[in-house]
Amino acid sequence: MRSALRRTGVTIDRAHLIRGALAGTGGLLAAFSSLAVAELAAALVRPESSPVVAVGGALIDLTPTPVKDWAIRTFGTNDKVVLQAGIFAVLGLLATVLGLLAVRHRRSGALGVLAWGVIGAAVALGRPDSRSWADALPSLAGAFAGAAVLHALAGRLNAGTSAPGARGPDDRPDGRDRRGFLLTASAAAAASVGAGALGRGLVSSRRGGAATSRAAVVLPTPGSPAPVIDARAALRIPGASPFTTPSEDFYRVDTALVVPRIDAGAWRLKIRGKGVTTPLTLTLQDLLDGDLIERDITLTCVSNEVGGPYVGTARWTGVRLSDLLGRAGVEPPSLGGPADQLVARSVDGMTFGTPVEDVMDGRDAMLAVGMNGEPLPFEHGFPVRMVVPGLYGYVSACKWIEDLELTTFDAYDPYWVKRNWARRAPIKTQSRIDTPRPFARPAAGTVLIAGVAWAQQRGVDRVEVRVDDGPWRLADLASEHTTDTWRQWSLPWKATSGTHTLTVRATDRTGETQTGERARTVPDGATGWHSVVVMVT
Ligand SMILES: Nc1nc2c(c(=O)[nH]1)N[C@H]1C(S)=C(S)[C@@H](COP(=O)(O)O)O[C@H]1N2
Ligand SMILES: [Mo]
Repeated sequence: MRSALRRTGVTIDRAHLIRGALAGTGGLLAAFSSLAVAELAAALVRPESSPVVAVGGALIDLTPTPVKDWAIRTFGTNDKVVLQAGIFAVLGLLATVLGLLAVRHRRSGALGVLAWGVIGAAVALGRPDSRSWADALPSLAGAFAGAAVLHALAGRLNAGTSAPGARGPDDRPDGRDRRGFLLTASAAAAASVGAGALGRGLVSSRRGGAATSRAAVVLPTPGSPAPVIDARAALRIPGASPFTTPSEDFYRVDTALVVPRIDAGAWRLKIRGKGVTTPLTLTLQDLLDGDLIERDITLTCVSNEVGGPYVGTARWTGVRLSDLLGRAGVEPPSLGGPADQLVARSVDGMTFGTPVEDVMDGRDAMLAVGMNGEPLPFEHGFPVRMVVPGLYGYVSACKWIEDLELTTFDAYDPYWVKRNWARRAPIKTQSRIDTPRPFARPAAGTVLIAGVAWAQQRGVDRVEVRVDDGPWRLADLASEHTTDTWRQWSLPWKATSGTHTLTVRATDRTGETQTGERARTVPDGATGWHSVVVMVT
């Protein structure tokens, strides 16, 4: 008797476990179906309307600045992969819970899925790049599919228990219809994989269209080519940054979960707003047919920590912004123009505010169509982006640009300014030790310390290096290409064994030496001297 009881107990526990496991699996499968159908619908509507992309984008926007700063610092360009993994983990957990709920209250499980779909739809409609009600469809279609799958699967697990009076002698306590569950589950899984694959296929064929349009772009020889880079301005020092950063190695900082792939043929740029007498709508061909300039310019991100990687130099080809604004009838504020802020908008809804005075003061501010001799890579803004020497990227370097509006700083705050960053942000003078690396163990003897320093628009005049608390010593500077590019520097050091701290600082041509006072990146760029600790053996 006792053993029979125990056996019954064990059976029931096992049955509960199995049912629970199946219910959880059902929840996960419902979530998978819902995502797959949503992806297919998003492929038809607009890839960015996918709930994963919309929710991910919303989370990025909602993330407090310090956390965002930390994520960029910690995960770098992988920050988005980490975010997506997080979204899937939360979704998986939620789906499991809904699956378990569904076996008890069949309807609540399905309603739960629908509720999530409604939230997804609301988020998709609220995205800054959303332009149509259709953006709600992928989330809703996915939710219906997920709810249907969950409802059907829960039914298989409940058959009998949910039907009054159906409990008979061969009712199995471990969930009724395991065979039916497996059949339904397999069918749902197969259909979802099919829908997902179809969605992917559609998106990639669209992306293929954008890639074809990029491959067809021919960059004309610029009327105003970049000065030849003197060999003395582009040294090759092992372990130190090359003068020109290859596009593949160029840092990438943006909020785009999916890199926009714009079909160049369909791309248009509007120039409009305060003081514009002739509003313009430009095609890529209009830009390519214009007076092209080519310039080497060092780009810098305001989120770059002292010694950080978010800085690089590329050769940009484009049309002078002052030419285009002039054609539109814009006057800079110094000549009485009514607009002091140029607001750029990208296809992904990002906004930037640049001083009109800066882009019209004679510097090489441009709408770039080329990077290092090729059409812009998709990651770096194809087909057109803004580049303004001397200003941090978040106030100037709009990628995937589609709109330029002349307005005032009083009238409008762009994306990052709404998030505690400064309205105006010229790049601060900085220097970085590239080699030796932190905690390197070079052998005693001559060690070459080398790196880069930048002070766009002003130019780097001097770089000094200090070992421990010793005197500042002048480093050898590569020659200056232009004031808008960084300068490489190096200093041979007679390293003695032991632990040493190497510190660098630069002085720009205005005579100002970068401050050793440490400041965070928020609100307008980090300050402080870069130090590297090495163990000489
Ligand atoms: N559309 C869009 N453009 C953008 C951003 C963005 O988030 N979205 N980030 C800006 C920032 S903060 C910087 S520093 C530069 C970086 O350009 P890169 O990724 O080509 O190096 O792009 C700018 N352009
Ligand atoms: Mo940036």
